[in-house]
Amino acid sequence: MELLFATYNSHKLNEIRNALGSMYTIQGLGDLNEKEIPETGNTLEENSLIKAEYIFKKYQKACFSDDTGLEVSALNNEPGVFSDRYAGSGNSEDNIDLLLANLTDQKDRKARFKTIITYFDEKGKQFIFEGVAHGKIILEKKGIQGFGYDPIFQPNGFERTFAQMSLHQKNKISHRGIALKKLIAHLISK
Ligand code: ITT
Repeated sequence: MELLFATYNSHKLNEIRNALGSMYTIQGLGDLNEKEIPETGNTLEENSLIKAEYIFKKYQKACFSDDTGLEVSALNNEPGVFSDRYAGSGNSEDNIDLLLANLTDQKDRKARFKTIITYFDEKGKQFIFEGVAHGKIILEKKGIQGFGYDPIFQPNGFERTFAQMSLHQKNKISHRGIALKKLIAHLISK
C-alpha cells in the first residue's frame, strides 16, 4: 500500500519506514518534490492537520502527517508546539543547549514527547492517533543515534536516552512508535 507522509524530516521517515515494514511504500515531501509546509497552528493537533490536509487536497491519496513536541514540566510544558524553533535557529544543538540552560539547578526534570498523527484515508476521512512517551531530561547529552532532543531524553524505566537506542528499540517505546501502532491497527482493520 502506498502512503504519502507530509514530512521533510528524514529521521521521521526512517523511523516510520522501519516500523511499517515492507507492506507499505512511504513517500515523503522530498520524494514528491514538495516544499516544507508552513506550520502556522498553535497546537500539535492544528499543525498535524495543516500538513496532512495540504497533501490530501493536492494528491487525493491516503496520507498522514506527524507533529511532535517535547513538553517539559518545569517549563510549563514548553517548548511543546515550538520545539523546532525553541532557540530560534531551528538547529537541534542550539535547542538542546537552551533547554539545558533553562533547566540549570532545576530538580524537576520530568518531560514527555507527544506525537499527533493525522491520517486521511483515500476518501478524505480523517483520523487522529496520539502517542506519548514519559521520561526526564538528563543533565548532559548522551548518545549519537536518533535526532532532535533524543540525546537528553531518558524514557521512564530505562537508563539510556533515546539517542543511545537503536531505531528498533526507540520505535518500541517512543511517542511516534505508539502513535504509529494505532495507525497500523487502523489500517489493518480496514
Ligand atoms: P516535519 O517536516 O514533519 O514537520 P519537523 O522536524 O518540523 O518535521 P516537528 O515539528 O514534528 O518536526 O518536530 C519539532 C521538533 O521536535 C524538531 O526540532 C524535532 O527535531 C524534534 N523532534 C521531533 N520528534 C522527535 C523525536 O522522536 N526525538 C527527538 N526530537 C524530536
